[in-house]
Amino acid sequence: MTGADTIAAIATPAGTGGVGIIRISGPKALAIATQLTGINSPQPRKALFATFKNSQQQVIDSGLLLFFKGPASFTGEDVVELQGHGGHVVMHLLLKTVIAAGARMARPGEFSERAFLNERIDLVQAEAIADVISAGSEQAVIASQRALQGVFSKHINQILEQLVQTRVWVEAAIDFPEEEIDFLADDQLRWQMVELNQALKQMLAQTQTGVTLNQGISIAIVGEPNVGKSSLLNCLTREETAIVSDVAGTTRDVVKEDITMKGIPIRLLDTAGIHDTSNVIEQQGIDRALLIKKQADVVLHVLDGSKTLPKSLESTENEITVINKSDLMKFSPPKGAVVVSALKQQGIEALEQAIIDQVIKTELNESTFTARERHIEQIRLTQYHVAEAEKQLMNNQGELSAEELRLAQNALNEITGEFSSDDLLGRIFAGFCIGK
Ligand SMILES: Nc1nc2c(ncn2[C@@H]2O[C@H](COP(=O)(O)OP(=O)(O)OP(=O)(O)O)[C@@H](O)[C@H]2O)c(=O)[nH]1
Ligand SMILES: [Mg+2]
Repeated sequence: MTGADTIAAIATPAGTGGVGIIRISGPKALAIATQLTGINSPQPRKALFATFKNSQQQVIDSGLLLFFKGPASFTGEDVVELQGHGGHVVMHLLLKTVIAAGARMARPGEFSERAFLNERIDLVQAEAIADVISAGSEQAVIASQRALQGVFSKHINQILEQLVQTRVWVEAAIDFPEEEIDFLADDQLRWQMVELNQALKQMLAQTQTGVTLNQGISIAIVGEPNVGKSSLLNCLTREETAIVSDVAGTTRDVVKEDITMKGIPIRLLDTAGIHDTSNVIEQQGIDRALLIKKQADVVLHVLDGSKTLPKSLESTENEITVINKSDLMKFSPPKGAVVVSALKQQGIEALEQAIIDQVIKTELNESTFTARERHIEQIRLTQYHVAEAEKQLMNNQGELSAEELRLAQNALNEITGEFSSDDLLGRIFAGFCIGK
């Protein structure tokens, strides 16, 4: 990137810590470092002890100077890291000195944005950096590292390759109009389409898993009073978080607990028992419960096994019927229901598995990567254009089909940023932290 200015930011979190790091990137990075430390031509990638001085030549801190010569740096530009003491005031003083020496404050994510613009990383990898930082479970860290190392991008590029081949095939056919073309009779093309669809379908499932792992899911525990919702929450969190009592209407506020279940970050929400009540406060709790039920990714609908089964058991797609108090079971459970005893801690493993099966459609394995909603949208858009391309082939409309394949290619390219708008980049990098 030519003509770029030099940016700087405190890369370590706000607050106090043993070490604080200022990052500087851009054409003036080295000159600024020299001005502050008096070190003239630091050897790249070598930690040097330095004192940092302000313009009045007062020592404001001392620590390490690290120089990365562009393009072999994170951003692709000259990068300097000043590692000083991690105090709030001293870090800001150091940053102020760096700014006075010719840098400007970096926007959130601007270092990563420059790395992307200088083609050090693609967009998926840039997003993965933010995902590593915000990962909510150990598995999410590992999976986002895979995305950062390019596992997801490689996948996308393989499908792109298939798309391009198909497009070339169709375009070559329409370039010979004198030959009577029958696309339907073209076996090779038909196979290419089948394979393309399969690959996209598989990638969509893997991406959905990646999004779940990245963002985590919310689970609402709902049901009538006294069925054992709070007892179940305590079972799943393995802590005495919520108050349990035999008084119906114990829980009023929504009780939130964050846990990980088989590597998936999960927010559990225990709610007030839903029933008709004239108690104003309880009614407020019930209203909240109904709202939470609507918003949650998964709903555990808890029933009391010691009572009779309700006549109608309507459930939505994201709902799991849980029959509690199996130790006092009065009826044979309906098909698909998970039977547990929160009191005796029985059936909890099976319930966890049922939850995981509900949210994870693909196996968590060595090729699982983290992803975002944005990626899912682009894959769906790609699938749409491929389906349209297929339709046009059926009508023997080669040119229209080729155009749809071109649109499919653009849609897929937007994931890695090969084809992207400033608007999209702005939205992505604004979600980053400062100094990254
Ligand atoms: N026998 C038996 N009792 C249970 C079981 N689970 C919960 N209970 C009892 O059922 C009663 C109600 O439990 P809670 O967990 O408070 O029920 P809740 O659904 O949260 O109730 P509200 O907050 O009032 O809506 C308590 O006395 C629990 O000890 C179970 O598996 N077996
Ligand atoms: Mg309760």
